[in-house]
Amino acid sequence: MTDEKDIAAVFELGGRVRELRPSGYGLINNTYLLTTDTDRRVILQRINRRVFPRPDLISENLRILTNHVVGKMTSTGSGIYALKFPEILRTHDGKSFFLDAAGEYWRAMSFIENTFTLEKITSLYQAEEVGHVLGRFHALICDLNPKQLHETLPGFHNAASHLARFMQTSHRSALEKAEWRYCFTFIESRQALAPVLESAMREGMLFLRPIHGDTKVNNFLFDVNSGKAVSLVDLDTIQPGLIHFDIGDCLRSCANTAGESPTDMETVYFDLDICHALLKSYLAETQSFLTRHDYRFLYDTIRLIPFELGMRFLTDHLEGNRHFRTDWPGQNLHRAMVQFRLTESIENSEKRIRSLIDELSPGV
Ligand code: GN1
Ligand code: MG
Repeated sequence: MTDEKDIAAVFELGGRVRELRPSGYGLINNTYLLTTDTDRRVILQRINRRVFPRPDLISENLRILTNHVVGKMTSTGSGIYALKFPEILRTHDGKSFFLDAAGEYWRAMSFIENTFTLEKITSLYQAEEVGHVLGRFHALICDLNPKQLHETLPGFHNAASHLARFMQTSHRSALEKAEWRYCFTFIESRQALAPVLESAMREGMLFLRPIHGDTKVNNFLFDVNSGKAVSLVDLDTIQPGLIHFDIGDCLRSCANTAGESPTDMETVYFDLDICHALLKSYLAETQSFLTRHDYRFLYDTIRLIPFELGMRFLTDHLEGNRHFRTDWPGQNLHRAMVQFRLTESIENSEKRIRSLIDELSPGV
C-alpha cells in the first residue's frame, strides 16, 4: 500500500509531516490534508489517471493560469481582482508533480488558511458570494488566449457526445427496471437539447474562453472571519470551453440544496432565489465582457448542465462506475435521477428563470 506520508516527503513542505488525513468530497481524485511539524498545512492529491490520462498537462495549464492571474492581480493592484490561489509546491528535484513507482501522479499545494468550504448553500449571502467569485475568476482569465491552454479532458462538457456515449452503452443493457425506463425516456425526449451550446458555437454566437470546468459549491472557499468567498479551487479542469459550462454547473450545484445524493428525492428542486442572487452578482462582475449571445444562452445552459451530468452519472453506472466514485451500489443511477429531477424543476420554472435573466440583462 502506498504510504502517503512518504509521498508527501518528496515535496518541499518546509518541515516533516506530522499528520495526514483524507480530505474533501471529490468524486475523482484522492485528496489529503497534511500538517507539518512547522504547522504548515498542505493539500496532497493523487490524480485519477483513468479520468485524466495526461496529468502533466494539468500542471502545465495551472502554471499558465497562475502566471496570467498573478501578473494581472499585481498590475491592477489587489482591488476587485483579489482572489486567492493555492501555491504549487515543487518536489526536492524541482518538479511540479511526483510520479510514484506504480505510475501514480501526485501533486502538492498550499492550503489556503482561514477558509472553509460548504456542501450546500444555506443563505442568499453565500449564493451572492459564489456568484462574485465565479465572475471575478472569469474576469481574471477572460483575456487569456484559450489556445494557450491544453485540453486536458477533450469533450468534457460536450453534451452531444455524452448523449451518444449513453445511447451506445444503454443499447447493450436490458431496460428491465422501472427506474431505468424513466431515465431512458427522460433522455430520449430531450435529445434535441444536447447540442444547443455546441451549435451556437458553430454558428459563431458563442466562443471558446478559458474556463474552470468544475464549479460545484464545495470548490469555493469562504473566509472564516468575514464569511466572504475568497477562492475557487480544484483547478484540474481548467481548459478552453464555454463560460456557460461554468455558469450552468455552478447553478445546478448551488441552487439544488438537497445535494447530489439526497435520501429523499422529493427534496430536489431548483431554488429560484439562490439562482437570482448568484446570477446577479456573477453578472455584476462580468457584464463588461459578456455579449448579447452570452445572455441569450443562459437559460439553455441552466437546463443543459444538470441534464448532461445526469447522463454522465447514468452512463458511468452502466459502465461499472469507472469515473465517479460511489459509496453504495446503484449510487450513480440515483445521482442521475436526482439531476433529471432537477432538470425537470428547471423546465417547470422556465418562464420565471427567463424573466429573471431578462431582468438582470443590461439590454445588450
Ligand atoms: C466531479 O472533481 P469533483 O469530484 O469535484 C466531476 C464534475 C462533476 C462532479 C459532480 C473531472 O467533480 O464534472 O460535476 O464530480 N469532475 C470530473 O459531483 O469529471
Ligand atoms: Mg474536480
